[in-house]
Amino acid sequence: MPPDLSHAAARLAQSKRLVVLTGAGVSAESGIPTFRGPGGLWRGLDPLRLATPQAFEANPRLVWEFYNWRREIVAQAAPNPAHLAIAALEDRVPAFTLVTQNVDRLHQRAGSRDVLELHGNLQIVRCSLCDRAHDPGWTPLPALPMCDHCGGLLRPGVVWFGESLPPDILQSALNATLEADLLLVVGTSAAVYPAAGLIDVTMGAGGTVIEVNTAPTAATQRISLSLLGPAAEILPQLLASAFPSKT
Ligand code: BV8
Ligand code: ZN
Repeated sequence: MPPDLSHAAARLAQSKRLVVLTGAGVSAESGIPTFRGPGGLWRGLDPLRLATPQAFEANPRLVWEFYNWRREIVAQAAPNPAHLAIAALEDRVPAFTLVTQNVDRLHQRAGSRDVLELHGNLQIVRCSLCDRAHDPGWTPLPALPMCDHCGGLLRPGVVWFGESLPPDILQSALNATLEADLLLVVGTSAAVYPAAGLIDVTMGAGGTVIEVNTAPTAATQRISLSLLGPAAEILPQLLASAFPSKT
């Protein structure tokens, strides 16, 4: 096993308070496109420009087409070995917190129980008028879905750029990363805040940060160790090496 991987596994085996922070890269091997990766555009449009209240205001039909397309991909996707390894970690360390930027709920489908969804999720939709939440599961929605309570236009239940994260969820993530002796950062470009700032919270409190990514990220320079490779390969190796008896 490469020295970096065995060093990371040794750190993982000793961890008493582990936080895992994931981004779109952990779902890449489930066939879900990342935001900034190759082919990251959707019909030539930049997803980052579609994931805003302004885009929804200007062209709700286009934004719903984008989100319905993503809901359809997620509905057909399955958790990959990275999601499964992360779910297994939950029962191997005394204190475990999973914080995700992802909106596909694949962590939950992989068996992760306590997931802090910083940016909401694609399953739940909310009324832009009365704010009522609706859970249509993963069924395709009409081009412009309406609230059956007040007739208002529904919006995806995600946090758009320029919108605040759910304060209670962000606070829980901040508390967990402050206490963590190890933060495992998996499949994120570490470009979006305040999520990426969680890395500095653990660093600032003296914790160790290890990232797993197929490429260097905005955080690589400032963290303890970077493991280059696909999450669906590296995470199961880390789990097996750190907890051989229980795997
Ligand atoms: C906010 C939901 C307060 C929608 C998303 C400083 C402080 C506060 C705010 C800001 C700040 N600086 C800038 C801001 C504004 C902004 C921001 O961060 N902009 C960035 C672009 C600079 N932040 C916000 O607006 C946030 N709100 O702060 O509120 C406020 C209020 C009013 C005014 C101002 C501020 C809200 C951010 C949430 C936005 N919503 N998602 C949707 O999904 O449609 S974020 C979106 O990007 C997704 O959630 C995604 O997860 C997230 C981050 O991207 P990544 O997950 O990292 O994915 P990415 O494609 O970038 O990278 C994939 C990585 O995987 C790559 O590194 C790749 O190498 C790797 N990879 C690929 N394959 C694999 C792999 N790794 C391992 N294995 C593989 N197989
Ligand atoms: Zn309503």
